[in-house]
Amino acid sequence: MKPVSLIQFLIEERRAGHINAELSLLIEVVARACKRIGVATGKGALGGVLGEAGTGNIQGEAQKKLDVISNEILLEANAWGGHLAACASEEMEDPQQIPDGYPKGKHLLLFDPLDGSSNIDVNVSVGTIFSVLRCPDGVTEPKAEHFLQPGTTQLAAGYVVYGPATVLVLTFGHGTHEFTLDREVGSFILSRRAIRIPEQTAEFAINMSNQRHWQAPMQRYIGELLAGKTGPRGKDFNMRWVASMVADVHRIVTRGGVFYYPLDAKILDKGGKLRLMYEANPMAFIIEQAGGAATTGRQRIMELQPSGLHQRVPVFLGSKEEVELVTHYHREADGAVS
Ligand code: FBP
Repeated sequence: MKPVSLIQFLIEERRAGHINAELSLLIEVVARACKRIGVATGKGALGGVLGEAGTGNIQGEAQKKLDVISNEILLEANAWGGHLAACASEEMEDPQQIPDGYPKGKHLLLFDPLDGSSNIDVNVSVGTIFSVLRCPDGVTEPKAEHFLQPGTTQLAAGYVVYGPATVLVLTFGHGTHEFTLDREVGSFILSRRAIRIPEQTAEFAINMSNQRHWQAPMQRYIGELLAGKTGPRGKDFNMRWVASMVADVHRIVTRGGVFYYPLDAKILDKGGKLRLMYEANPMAFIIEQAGGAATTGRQRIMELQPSGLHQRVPVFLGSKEEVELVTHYHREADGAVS
């Protein structure tokens, strides 16, 4: 089979009427920027890119040098691309306007420039996550409020994992597709088209060290998984936790499974750990388009009306049957269902 490059695939999507020229070119710019981020992360200690940047971000987190470098690479690439009205990043409090003198486009881009920051210095896979929205008509200087659109309005979502291989996973709402970077040629090549995630799974991902802080429905659900064959589920479950959402989600996109970051007593005041606009929404779109499910434990993530650019939410995503069951346990506990 002749290899299909990302560019060819984007032309196919345009011919199929799934995307327009501007969105296609925007994805090319983002993919190119991610190749540069991949080169930077690949240098490790030799590139002087490990360790703290000495600055903090809007999340109140200490920034890693690679958080700052990745953010700058994405901002610079998208400033002159001409396909954006503005962009928003996990690393910046407010949206970034397109500098005067550069053409503006009709799209809004949101991104987590380097997800899995706690793994950067220990050479474990990290990644970039992005989401594309339409800029409301007539808006020339988009503010945070113009980004607050439900996940169902996303035009595109994707992530790139910087691991042993550099892999891009992408959706425009017509299936989820995977591209692997051919490092010799420097092109992303289609490696899996129209991915389907198995509805059943025996593999779960959660940070077990938070167990004592979980709410009762989560204690019940995970308790049943750990009881395995001897418990009500009648089968054994295995656990994985990379602590890079992109890597944990990519495992699910590859072989199924579930990923949970529930609300717990430690993060109750924040509403969750992971960010709705540039972590939960894009991953939910990708997972749903591959036949999986994504909820907050109580409702579909993509139907949430965002209240803030850096809003955090609980995340339950992956193989449909497990996500539906753990969501049912939460809604049952709330008395929303019997
Ligand atoms: P950032 O690295 O972008 O802040 O993302 C948060 C994150 O690192 C996720 O990638 C990961 O799933 C989670 O936090 C790990 O949380 P914990 O440190 O509790 O295991």
